[in-house]
Amino acid sequence: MITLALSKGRIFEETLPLLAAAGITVGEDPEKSRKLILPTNQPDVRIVMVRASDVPTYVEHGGADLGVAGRDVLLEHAAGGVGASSGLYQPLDLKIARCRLSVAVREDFDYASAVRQGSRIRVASKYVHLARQHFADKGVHVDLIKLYGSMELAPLTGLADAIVDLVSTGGTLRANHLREVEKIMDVSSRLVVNAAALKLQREPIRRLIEAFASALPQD
Ligand code: PRT
Ligand code: MG
Repeated sequence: MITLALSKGRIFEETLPLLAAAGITVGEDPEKSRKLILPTNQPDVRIVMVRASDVPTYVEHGGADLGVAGRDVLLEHAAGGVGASSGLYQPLDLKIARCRLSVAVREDFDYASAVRQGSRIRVASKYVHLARQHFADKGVHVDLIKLYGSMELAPLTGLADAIVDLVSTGGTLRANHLREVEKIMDVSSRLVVNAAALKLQREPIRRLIEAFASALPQD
């Protein structure tokens, strides 16, 4: 049995065509079903539905053999460092769920002068480790505030001066009168594989990786 960890929403939806290329179809829609384990048309392949940020943990500890997770989630998980992803093999950039990790502030906040003057900036984020690294590299002093969602609200309520969050179309920032001031990194989702599973089930896992690779757009 091969177990693949996915999260609901864009990662599940954008992984479906790659699974189809490997001859795998999923019988149920996780948005409609309450099931956490979804069977596939292949009796030896199943999908487990987990939180996006839990995918690396499941794969690292063998709760799943493979998974699909954003670069944001993988780097934050590694930087958080319980075991630091030693058992996680990342054979493929799937180039799905693309976005960027950026710094954003209120439209009326003068970020450039705050940085120039060496002021302490209050930064709210779900990605506190990546945010800390980014500002340390720039030599900017920050107070970090950990949030689990709706980062956009933090500058609007005075909780923070800036946020570090994912941006795709920029529509959410615009709708909340926020402005993107720095891109930290480009983000896409990767296939992650449990290193021990790769040794024990080498052939079926290799076939899956190859089918995924051949289904990726060439560029
Ligand atoms: O909800 P939960 O905490 O379980 O997980 P999650 O919200 O992180 O899951 P999900 O499915 O939203 O995101 C999974 C992965 O998709 C992320 O880890 C990213 O790698 C990737 N991804 C790609 C995105 C986006 N694009 C994206 N736009 N994840 C989130 N967003 C959010 C962003 O946080 C912001 O609130 O969408 C909003 C911005 O979008 P635009 O288009 O308005 O700019
Ligand atoms: Mg979400």
